[in-house]
Amino acid sequence: MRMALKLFKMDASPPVRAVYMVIEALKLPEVKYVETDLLNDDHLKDDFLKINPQHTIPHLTDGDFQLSDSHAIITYLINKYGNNSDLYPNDPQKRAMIDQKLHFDSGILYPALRENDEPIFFGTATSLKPGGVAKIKSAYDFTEKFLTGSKWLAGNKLTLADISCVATISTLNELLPIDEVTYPNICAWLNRCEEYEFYKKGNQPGLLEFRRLLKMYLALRSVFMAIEALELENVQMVDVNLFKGEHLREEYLKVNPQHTVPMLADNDFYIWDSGILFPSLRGTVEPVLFWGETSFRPENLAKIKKAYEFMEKFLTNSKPWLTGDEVTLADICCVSTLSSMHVVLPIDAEDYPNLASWMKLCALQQFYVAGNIPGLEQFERLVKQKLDT
Ligand SMILES: N[C@@H](CCC(=O)N[C@@H](CS)C(=O)NCC(=O)O)C(=O)O
Repeated sequence: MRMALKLFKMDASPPVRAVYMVIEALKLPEVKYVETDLLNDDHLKDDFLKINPQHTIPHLTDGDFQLSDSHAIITYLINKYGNNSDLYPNDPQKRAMIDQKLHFDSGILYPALRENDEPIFFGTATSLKPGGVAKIKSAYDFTEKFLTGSKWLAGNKLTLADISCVATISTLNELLPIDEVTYPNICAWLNRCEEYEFYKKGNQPGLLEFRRLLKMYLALRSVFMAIEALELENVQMVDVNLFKGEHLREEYLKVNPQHTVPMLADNDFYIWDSGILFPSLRGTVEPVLFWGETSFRPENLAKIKKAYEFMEKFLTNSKPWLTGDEVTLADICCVSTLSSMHVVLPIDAEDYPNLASWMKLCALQQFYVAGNIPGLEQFERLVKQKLDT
């Protein structure tokens, strides 16, 4: 069989990843990939519009045959190259159940994703709107029900239904994390899907790319808007390729040990901002305080350790306080979070000497004694009580 398959793609796109997974599952050789960067408007260029007036990716070319829409593409690939694959069996009822879930992806899951991520990538949104969140939750509710008493979305075998929906649901999970307690079936199903080689090769890399873009757009957009609002001219934009580890190079770490983007350099003055402390505390205690878990998850404790490491570096400046010789709002703000973190994961003075002595210094201040201790003690009691139950 001579193939001349060409796929117009961008790795972060969920429907593109559904096609990748099928290509992997069928082990189709020699597919040619054409990068189509939506963020660069590649899909609106004349050549692409000629073959796909709807300007969506994925788009497949098989010789002279042109086909868009991931659901149409994956069923076509199985029909033509699948050798009666179990992913899309010929039995009319089995096939109908799979088709139903493909339409569920097209009609419910994917629109919920698009409504939420488009305003971030192509508009100015920096958070999800309540209406958008409600659509995602409703999509999760349906999926949870479909998976009650069934390992897979269309019967007792993995099929195209799972491949198509997992590309979208794993991406929705980046926008609105799927809570294990409310959605145990979805979480177990996601874990099952993640075990497959086609998922690891076809979905995981693009999902990470989606996560990177999402974070970058959320963080960068506010800075871009401020630059516009202040009508600042001559701002030089420097691309920092996180995948190539450019943020981990020595010269970058020297000025920004937290190695984040965006970072502004104003001559010798470097400034960046990335919420680390409170999100890692909240992420760790929330499952225990509100979701009935009885121990802290190791992956969350690892985030707290990372936060301690950053603090240790910030305090390696032979100055007693976070921003110099004087106590400032920076110390007050950070110590309220760090003292709570210390309840969850005690700060070891051997590992973090600077951090431990800064904590001691803070604890001696009147503002700490009067303003922090009563609430901190209450927090400690609450955490202990939940861990004991
Ligand atoms: N139902 C389509 C959705 C395709 C789609 O909307 N893809 C997005 C990227 S994830 C796109 O191409 N957006 C650009 C546009 O619509 O102009 C499918 O499954 O392929």
